[in-house]
Amino acid sequence: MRLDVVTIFPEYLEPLNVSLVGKARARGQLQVGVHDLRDWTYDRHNTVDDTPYGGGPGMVMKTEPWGDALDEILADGYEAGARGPVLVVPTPSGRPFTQELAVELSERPWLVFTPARYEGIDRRVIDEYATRMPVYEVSIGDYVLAGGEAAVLVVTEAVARLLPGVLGNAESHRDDSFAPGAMANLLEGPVHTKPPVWRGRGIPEVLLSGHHGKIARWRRDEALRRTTAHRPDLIERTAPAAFDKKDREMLSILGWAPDPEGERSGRFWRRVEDVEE
Ligand code: 6GU
Repeated sequence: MRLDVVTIFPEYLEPLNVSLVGKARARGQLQVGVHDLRDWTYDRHNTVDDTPYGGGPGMVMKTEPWGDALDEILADGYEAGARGPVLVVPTPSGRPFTQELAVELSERPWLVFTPARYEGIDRRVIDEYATRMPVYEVSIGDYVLAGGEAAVLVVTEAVARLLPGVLGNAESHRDDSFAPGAMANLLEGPVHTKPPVWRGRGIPEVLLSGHHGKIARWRRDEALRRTTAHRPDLIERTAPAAFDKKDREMLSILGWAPDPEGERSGRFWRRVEDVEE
């Protein structure tokens, strides 16, 4: 896979030299180009922004540096279609970045990222490149960052670990929390390693039992416990058929009941005290 990032803060992308992504680069599984947007400015102050049409606060990133930068980067190796580049535009007004989208992007050979500062990039730049290639405007969550660079690091890491051979163990992402096609989307439960006692704290007995069936059941119960506590929205929208009998027993213990209106409303489960209100 090839990644290009165009930014006014190339040093912000230094973490791409480290850890999983850095190793994938060193092994040649990933080619990364980080480009300084100001290399495509031609005035004395290397201006990349200007005041917004229509007024309002902040500044907008200008069309010309982005257009010249992207034309030059895309010209090097451009192909149309499935082998061609996709543009990834980090923005708080984008679609949510999910594991499903990470999988989709990991299947493309070439990603070009355009992290912006200020109030964002002049819309015409995105509209222009959308006529030539798929464009994904993505947000990494419901909060506002000062710029898209941190989002590029997030997306890059989520995508790189899915590339064949990068993570080492092909089994490893099958049961990731949020893996598409999982029986139910649950958060993963707790994990433990040696020593067997630390500051008086032991290991749950079942994990020492060697009983694989009981261990799998315990992990599933812990996943249900964690998901109900931290992401009740994931439980609510899971059809009862995605849970087995033991799951439903555990959900009942945790205070959750099937919602009789579920099929119609898309909210399949409720906290029991919500039912009784
Ligand atoms: Cl991708 N960019 C910025 N600036 N803020 C964000 C974001 C992206 N995702 C969530 N907040």
